[in-house]
Amino acid sequence: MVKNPGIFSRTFFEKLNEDGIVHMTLIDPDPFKLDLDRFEDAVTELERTGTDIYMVGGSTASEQSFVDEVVKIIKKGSDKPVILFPGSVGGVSKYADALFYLSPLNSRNWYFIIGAQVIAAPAIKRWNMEIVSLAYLIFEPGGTAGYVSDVKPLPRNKPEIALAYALAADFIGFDMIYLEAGSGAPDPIPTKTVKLVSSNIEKPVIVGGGIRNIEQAVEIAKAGASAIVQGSKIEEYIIKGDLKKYIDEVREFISKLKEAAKGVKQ
Ligand code: 1GP
Repeated sequence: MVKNPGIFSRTFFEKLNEDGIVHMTLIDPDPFKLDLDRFEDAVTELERTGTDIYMVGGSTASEQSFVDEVVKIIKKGSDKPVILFPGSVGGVSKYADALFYLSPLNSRNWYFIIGAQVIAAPAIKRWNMEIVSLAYLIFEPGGTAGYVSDVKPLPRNKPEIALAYALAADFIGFDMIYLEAGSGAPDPIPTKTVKLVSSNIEKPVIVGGGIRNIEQAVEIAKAGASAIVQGSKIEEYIIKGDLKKYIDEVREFISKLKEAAKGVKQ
């Protein structure tokens, strides 16, 4: 059960019920990639895409003061929930609405599975924020998240192994399951895997990594995902793209996705 349910859970389940799918935009608070002045302008524009929730996090983002700045900029330009998606203890910020209290369950390293979470717990308790426990399952080839958190990536062609992990996470009591193909992955999580996991788990299944086009997103929604996450595509536009052109493109993407998901889940 989500601890201190708040704006994140309300929005997530409201959008899931209304639209059949939640769209989340991931912002990587990496000072070497993200220019804060440019980002400040971008947030106002991003609002027009119709994304539901902002996630802030990344495997190499460890500078807490920078994470604070990124969260504050989003909060200033948007009423939408901001949930942290930390790759390390430096990835948390008291200015966010909520925190994915995540554990990469297929890591080989105790520190990433529970060590960092223990170190961060007292501060998080003091902040009294909304906590959503997240079983974070990383697939081949693993990407930066897999490399940094010392993961043995789940095989892409063995959905039954992913299901076993997801069931274990469900039995332990995680609030949500995240199927991660890795940021910028050549291909998203196979729909067969999304379908097998979603049909056996009642909790929300979030899918991210390598989702670039509407066909992929619709297939993932049809396979039963509760939410999809897009990061790189959005980042690319914030950093160097033509934001105006991009906003129209993403708005169309999200509205097509929601239309397709509504059709399936009604
Ligand atoms: C990464 O799943 C997210 O954690 C988003 O992936 O950057 O490929 O959209 P992309």
